[in-house]
Amino acid sequence: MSITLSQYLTTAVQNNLIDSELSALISAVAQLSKDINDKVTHGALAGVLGMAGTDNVQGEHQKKLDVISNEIFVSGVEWTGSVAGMASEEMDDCLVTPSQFKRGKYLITFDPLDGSSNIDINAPIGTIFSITKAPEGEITNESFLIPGRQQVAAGYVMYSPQTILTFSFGKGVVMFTLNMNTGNYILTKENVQIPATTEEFAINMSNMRHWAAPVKEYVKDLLAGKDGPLGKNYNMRWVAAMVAEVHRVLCRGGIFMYPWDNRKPEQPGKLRLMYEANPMSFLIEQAGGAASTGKGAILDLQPEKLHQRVPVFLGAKEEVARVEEYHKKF
Ligand code: FBP
Ligand code: AFP
Repeated sequence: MSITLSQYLTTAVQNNLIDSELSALISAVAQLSKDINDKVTHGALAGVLGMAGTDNVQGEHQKKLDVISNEIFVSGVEWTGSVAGMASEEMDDCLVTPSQFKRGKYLITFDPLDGSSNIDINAPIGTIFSITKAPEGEITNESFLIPGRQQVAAGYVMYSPQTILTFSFGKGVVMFTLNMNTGNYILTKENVQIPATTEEFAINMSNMRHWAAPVKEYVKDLLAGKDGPLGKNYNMRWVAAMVAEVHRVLCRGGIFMYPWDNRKPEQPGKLRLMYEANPMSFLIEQAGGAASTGKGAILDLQPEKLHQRVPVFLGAKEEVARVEEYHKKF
């Protein structure tokens, strides 16, 4: 018998695994993802493709779907009574829950539409979210600077041939597939586990000349195949949407990397700690994998600012450990 998301969450509340506020919040994210999914699947028919004509706080040009998805996300969670505030990759500052709604006990951070460059080419994109407990008192940008280890839940929705909601509230990773006919998310995978070893990596190879020595050396050895120092023939994949890369790693293993590079030497990496690296690292660790900056666990970082970026190496435990070894050696 198929298990719907509502049944799954209600059972988790009954078993005291989560409280009803967290259940309501995850449920609201699932609900709003159906609205984003509707825009994504209609594309040009819904007039949502192309540029918005605005920039976000990081100076990146926003696509129409970035802006629309952000609005859908905010209005989809602010009323729930579960959140005290929210922060988004697409908003300069955090948003305190408006006074007409009940203040909840959680904070939510999100990337409403990840993989923006895939939007206009009908390739996989997603929504990523991270939930932490809200501190007492007034909510400001600083309230969100909580290490990833303290997340109470995190997940993503991937819009692709299938629309899949993946999340964890700290008791393993589960995946739900959206039945487009009934509008229900149905449990399709439980206890997701990443094999500790792998023969598949993902990195944007066009940046090789810009990487630091440890990453250059490591990827050189990956490419050397069976006759090289690692003694294995590695396959490569690059979808250009972190949601899709992490989904692949969760489904069939592998390592995904977005390292520092010298195109923007002042930035430690491309991916954002609060909206991308932390929630994905939480899922990866929950599935038995590892997530590192190359020098230590991402989840142990003390965030310094809302839109902070980090280098990311995540996936198969032994392969991530190997990356850390290269960082020590070179
Ligand atoms: P956006 O937030 O602009 O979508 O950037 C994040 C991202 O799309 C990741 O999802 C993905 O892993 C990476 O950038 C792709 O980068 P590149 O353009 O180097 O392929
Ligand atoms: P299939 O017919 O087995 O799907 O292979 C075709 C194809 O998937 C093609 O669509 C891709 O461009 C190419 O293979 C990918 O090849 P690699 O596995 O070498 O990346």
